[in-house]
Amino acid sequence: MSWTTIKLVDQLVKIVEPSRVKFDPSDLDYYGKDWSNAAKPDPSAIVFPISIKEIQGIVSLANKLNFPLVPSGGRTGLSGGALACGREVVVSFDRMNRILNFDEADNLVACEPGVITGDLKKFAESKGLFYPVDFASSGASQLGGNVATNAGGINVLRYGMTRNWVEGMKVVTGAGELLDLNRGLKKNATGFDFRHLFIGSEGTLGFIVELTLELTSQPKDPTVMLLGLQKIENTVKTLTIFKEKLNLTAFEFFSGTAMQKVIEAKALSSPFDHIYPFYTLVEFENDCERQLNVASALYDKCISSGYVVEGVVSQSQRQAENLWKFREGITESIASHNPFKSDVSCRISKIPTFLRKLEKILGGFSPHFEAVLFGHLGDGNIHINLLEPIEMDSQKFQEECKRLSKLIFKLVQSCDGSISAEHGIGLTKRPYLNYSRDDAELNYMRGVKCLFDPKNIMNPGKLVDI
Ligand code: 2HG
Ligand code: ZN
Repeated sequence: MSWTTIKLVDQLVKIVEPSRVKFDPSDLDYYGKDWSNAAKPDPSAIVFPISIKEIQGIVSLANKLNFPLVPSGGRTGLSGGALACGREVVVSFDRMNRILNFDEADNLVACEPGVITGDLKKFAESKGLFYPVDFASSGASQLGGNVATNAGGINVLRYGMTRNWVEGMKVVTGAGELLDLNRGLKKNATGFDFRHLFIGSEGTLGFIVELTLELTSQPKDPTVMLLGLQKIENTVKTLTIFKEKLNLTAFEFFSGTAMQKVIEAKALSSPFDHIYPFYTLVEFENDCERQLNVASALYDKCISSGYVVEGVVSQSQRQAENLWKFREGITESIASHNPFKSDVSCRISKIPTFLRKLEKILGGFSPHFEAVLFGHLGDGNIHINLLEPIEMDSQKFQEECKRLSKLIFKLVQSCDGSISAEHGIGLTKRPYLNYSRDDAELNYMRGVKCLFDPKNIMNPGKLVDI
């Protein structure tokens, strides 16, 4: 341990019990990184506060001694937002994971930020209700991190992003003040709603220390159709047909390469006799006989128009879950290929142009890169994963991908889209933020950061600095 770390730890243990300050190399490595693996972790210590008071103490110390802090939840982020690679103190919410209170009249639940998303979903179920934000990492991600990144996922089409479900939050700003924002009110016309500044702020303004989230009623009999398609442009045509007459809960798409990788990695059998170039997965609430008839008429229309070649529909909850496995297993199934990830969005109306031009860029740029395309098409959100060829040197691959991402970001910009649909800016996309935000906006962002975190101690180097 260096001399400065010893001094720092001496001070930290005056705020939290010594057993809740860690600095073993294995802890520093484990808590210093997220799923992006974008840089080598190098934090100076990890602290595990158990109360708002302790968090205020840590922030006040950081301001006094001028050391940086990194808020840490489930660290499932893919943009390096929770990476600590510059001697920061990581503030882990693992020990602040209690559900505090359920208000039945308002369907509101107050939670500490370290509650795992899946645990809140189970809690909602136990009350006969539903917390609709869902994604593959919900078994590990924490609510504080979800709010800090405005997490999206597979149900956004019907329920919106995490933002829609935050009715109140307590935050400790970078300056050390405790703010109690919106207090679970549905209506509150008293001026600036700071809650929304903290949602998606990626830990750069302060710590989210308590949340009040809304629950809703459970969906009835979610039914899934998996469709095989020949051409990428038919994915959007299929979406248009289904969206017009059905209230969809999800509309996902993925490429044949994605399907192939999932089948191999998870030892699943293909739902059809052969692999199609593209698939769409349609989910809707099958709450009455009529819905199924409508869905089947829409399916027939897609077949007769030639947009879809064949499809299957789930007959039970179990079958629906099995069909989702092909989509939800993609990230895990390609992880060993060290993929370079991009997560972009644009309006649905611009998606056909976007996809056509993207195919050209990918094909023309480097035909030896295997590209896995998938995403939440119903939200205009495309995930592009480029797999590292075995024969290529890793560093060269990363450099090539960076060149390629600039072309993709230019395309996104020309389509008025976003360079980060749902994974955030973090560390990895920071150099490219200007493709989606202009100079005037970036200046206002810096101004906001300056107001809440004047000494730039909160997650420096991520999203925006002053
Ligand atoms: C998903 O939609 C996640 O499955 C992960 O957002 C996307 O791995 C990715 O690129
Ligand atoms: Zn996604």
